[in-house]
Amino acid sequence: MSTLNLGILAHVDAGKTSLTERLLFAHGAVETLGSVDAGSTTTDSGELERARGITIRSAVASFRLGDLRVNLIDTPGHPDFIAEVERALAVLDGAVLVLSAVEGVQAQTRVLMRSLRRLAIPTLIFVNKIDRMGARGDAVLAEARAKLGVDVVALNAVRDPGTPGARTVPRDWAAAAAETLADHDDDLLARLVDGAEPTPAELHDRLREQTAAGRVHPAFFGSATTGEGTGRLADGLATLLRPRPVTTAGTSGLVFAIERGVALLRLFSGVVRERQRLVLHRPGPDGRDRQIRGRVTALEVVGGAATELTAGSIGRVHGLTGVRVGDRLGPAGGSGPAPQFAPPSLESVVRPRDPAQQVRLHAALTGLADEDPLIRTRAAPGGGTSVLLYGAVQREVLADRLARDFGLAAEFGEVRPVYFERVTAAGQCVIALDPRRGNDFWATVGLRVEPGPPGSGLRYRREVQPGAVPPAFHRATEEAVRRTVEQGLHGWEVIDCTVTVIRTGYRAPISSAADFRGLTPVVLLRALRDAGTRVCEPCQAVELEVPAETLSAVLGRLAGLGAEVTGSAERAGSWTVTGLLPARLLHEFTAALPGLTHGEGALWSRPGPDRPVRGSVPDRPRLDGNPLHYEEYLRFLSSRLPVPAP
Ligand SMILES: Nc1nc2c(ncn2[C@@H]2O[C@H](COP(=O)(O)OP(=O)(O)OP(=O)(O)O)[C@@H](O)[C@H]2O)c(=O)[nH]1
Ligand SMILES: [Mg+2]
Repeated sequence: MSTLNLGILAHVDAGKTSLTERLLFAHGAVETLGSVDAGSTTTDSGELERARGITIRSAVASFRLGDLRVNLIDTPGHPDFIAEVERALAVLDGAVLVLSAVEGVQAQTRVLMRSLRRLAIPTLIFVNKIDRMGARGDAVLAEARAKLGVDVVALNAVRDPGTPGARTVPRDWAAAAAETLADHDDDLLARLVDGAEPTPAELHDRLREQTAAGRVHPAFFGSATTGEGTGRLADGLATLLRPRPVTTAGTSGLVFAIERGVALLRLFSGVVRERQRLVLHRPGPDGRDRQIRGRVTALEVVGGAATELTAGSIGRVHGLTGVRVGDRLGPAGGSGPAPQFAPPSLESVVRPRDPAQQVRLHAALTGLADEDPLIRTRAAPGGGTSVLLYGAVQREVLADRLARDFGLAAEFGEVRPVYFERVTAAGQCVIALDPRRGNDFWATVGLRVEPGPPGSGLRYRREVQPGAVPPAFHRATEEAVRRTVEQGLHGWEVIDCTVTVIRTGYRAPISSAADFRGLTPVVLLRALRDAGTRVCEPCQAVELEVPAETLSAVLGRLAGLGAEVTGSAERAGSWTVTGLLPARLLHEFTAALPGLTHGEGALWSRPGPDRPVRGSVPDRPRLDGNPLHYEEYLRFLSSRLPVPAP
């Protein structure tokens, strides 16, 4: 049996979860039809999702369509959770983009269609909610053609839209489809010109080919609530979409979600079995490949009873300790489009309401961060835990998760932007062991720091003889370097630099690894002071499409937020604007855009180049006892001696 992994995507509230539930019910995968409003759907299984009636995490459910297994991936529509959609995109064979017959094409619809086309994912369109007051018929498809800039072939039609009795009826689609398809097919065009009409079966084949190539989008009207049109959609899934061909030899796959510690793995090629040992790959912070090894203790194939996961399927893989979303199976840099996670640009300090829960709260947050590369934590001054975030809704969701899953009442502090530091020039420092009385540390450490190109991470080198000091002292030095760069001269992480050990020494038998761990931060921060660092902030490269009459209001707001506009061009009554916006302001701007553009503006963003902070430079409180103030640092160390290994 072959498997089709199908994403259901749309703007918030379009009816993705309702449609998913309807398909599951119609094809016997669930016995009773769940409803979003009653909090009883299969895919909105989280308590918070059920309580709020919104989807927060992507979820997979499966049904049989003849000899095809369809894995539906229901995704969230709220822009705060776009990262969940992005993860799902990487594993799809095809997609259904849901429009609401009432609201039509929304800004988020455009963002999604654009991603689907960029990734060449064959996509059907489902125009939902035909039974709702205000629903339109073919006008919605005309809007889709105009606003999404795509070719659409309608395969059914709607009677009495906007009434509870709205029905879908067959449509003589062949004539209209022939014309649309001929736009992309010279052979077909020639036949039409010659009057040699192709048969409906032939046209259907062409439609399938062009759908697979992403050139046209078959569209269906319907209602997830009444079930109208969903049968025709299911036929479309079976006849117009195909599983992705297996292209690579060997075993390759991608972990695209973690559910309570269990990895959801989409296998692109090969086979995975129970008890098998797996090696997963993940790029480390230094860009080097990191391997995560584990043994499959249990395996559930989504939608199947087999205990063997074959190419094309999705499985719940148990036993992979430390696995994270985005981890790849198979050769490093293996198949499948690499997810483009924008780093979170906001930070909030979390504290337990009951101070006695501090350790538990930190452990809970660290556990969540271990599963999810989008959650990052560190200890904060005064016993809190600082969490990196995307936006305010994500913060609420996290607070709720802590309460529900861990029984922890947590308070989130103000949401603040995250900055980092870049080294501006080369600098160095050597602190040598005084052979007669020692310094405060029985160690000699000399370090040079140099700026590296953007994206190069931390590079650590040694320009000393390998045997100059025992390996344990080398390791202690390297570990201390990696820890020290987390707090630069202004307390922010220092990124993209090379640290070279230029001197090292010890005195036997007095010196210990703790001496190297203690001294290295002092030397490195002094070298950084010698070099100089600049506090920078992450930016998003944004692209906007706005109606011409709203352009000046949009540009005015961008200027007010300190964005740099890098280009603008007019096309068919709307303007495309590109620019660079500090990431901390993206949320504010995204929220303002509908008001500025009467709901017509669309925005795409991706991580862009960072830029130095303008105006006063923010400092972040230090947690390392401040090695830049030697006496203070010594007091800090003696208060917590011996210096613990990280
Ligand atoms: N009348 C009508 N209401 C619908 C239809 N489909 C969904 N709804 C309602 O629309 C609301 C949103 O439905 P959901 O299925 O949660 O939408 P969603 O796209 O999954 O929402 P998010 O996951 O939060 O983005 C619910 O109140 C549904 O009952 C439909 O075909 N007709
Ligand atoms: Mg939903």
